Amino acid sequence: MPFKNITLGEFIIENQEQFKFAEGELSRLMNSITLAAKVVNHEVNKAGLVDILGASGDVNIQGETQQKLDIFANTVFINTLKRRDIVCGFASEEEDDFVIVSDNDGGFDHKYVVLIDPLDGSSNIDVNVSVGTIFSIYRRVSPVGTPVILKDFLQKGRNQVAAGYIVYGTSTMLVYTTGHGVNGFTLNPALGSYYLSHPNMKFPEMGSVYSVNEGNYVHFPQGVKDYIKYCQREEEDRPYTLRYIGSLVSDFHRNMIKGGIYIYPTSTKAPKGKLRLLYECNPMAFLAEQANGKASDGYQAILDIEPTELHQRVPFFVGSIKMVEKAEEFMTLYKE
Ligand code: P6P
Repeated sequence: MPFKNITLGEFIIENQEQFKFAEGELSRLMNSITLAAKVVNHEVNKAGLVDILGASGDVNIQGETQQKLDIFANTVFINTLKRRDIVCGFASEEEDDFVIVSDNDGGFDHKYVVLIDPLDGSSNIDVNVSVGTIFSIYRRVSPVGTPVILKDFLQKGRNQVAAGYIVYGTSTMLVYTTGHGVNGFTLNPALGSYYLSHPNMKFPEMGSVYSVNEGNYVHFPQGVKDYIKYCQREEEDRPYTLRYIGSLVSDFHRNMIKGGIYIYPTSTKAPKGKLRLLYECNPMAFLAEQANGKASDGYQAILDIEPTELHQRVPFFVGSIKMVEKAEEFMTLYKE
């Protein structure tokens, strides 16, 4: 039965009652995110044509060279969201500290905080590989009428009210959840509208793709090494196929559609892992659980981790539930 080819706006209105804090707030939030995504998409798509390409030379708090498009995307999302009278603060991979929306901008009276990785996988820009924006939305826990504080951002992933990503790939797609399943919308660049193209997305319980940077194999924990060897053995439904794009959003998106697991573990080079809990792992974990998948740090659910720092890193295992559970079995064998 072909689904109605409805726009994102129509979809939000039809499902407004699902967003606990109605008053049209979800619509305004999602509309500003999708507007910012259209602007970023336009720049990403022409990155090879203007001198915006290439590193800005600046380095962010992660010690990573900031690509000019990173900074551009960060500015576009923060400025677009600020103007919608709904966000009181931001945290971003590209901002050393959280950003308070000032009282002049009405920020103290707004109820939502937004955490973003404005352009994940940006090192791929120069080689024309897909990149993405990841966002996570919470209601503030500090009193309305006051400036937002760190505690508003250090909430468990379970408290998210919405999360999603935009993947700037062969087509531009928005995939998001408000806790009632996961839906994917494809941008029609000619019309500038997003259309419901992937309703009710679900991770297959099992898959045959594993996504991990095997170049770091010798630095991995033994449990991850054993799981990789398990994936490569000629038995039952194996060996699996290795697919690793180097862009979390793209690997996650493919694995959600086809089935698979993505792993970024700790290593001797990255003792806490590489991915950030607040604006990469938590939003992707919310999506994964809403799509009948699973997301853990190898032992416990990502969404149950009590955050302690804005840019803290965690090991990340996410994807088809049976694959994540198998990887956790290997990790638990060696748990001190
Ligand atoms: P590595 C991009 O920088 C990112 O955060 C993810 O999108 C991606 O999966 C990972 O890091 C790639 O890291 O160390 O394998 O190059």
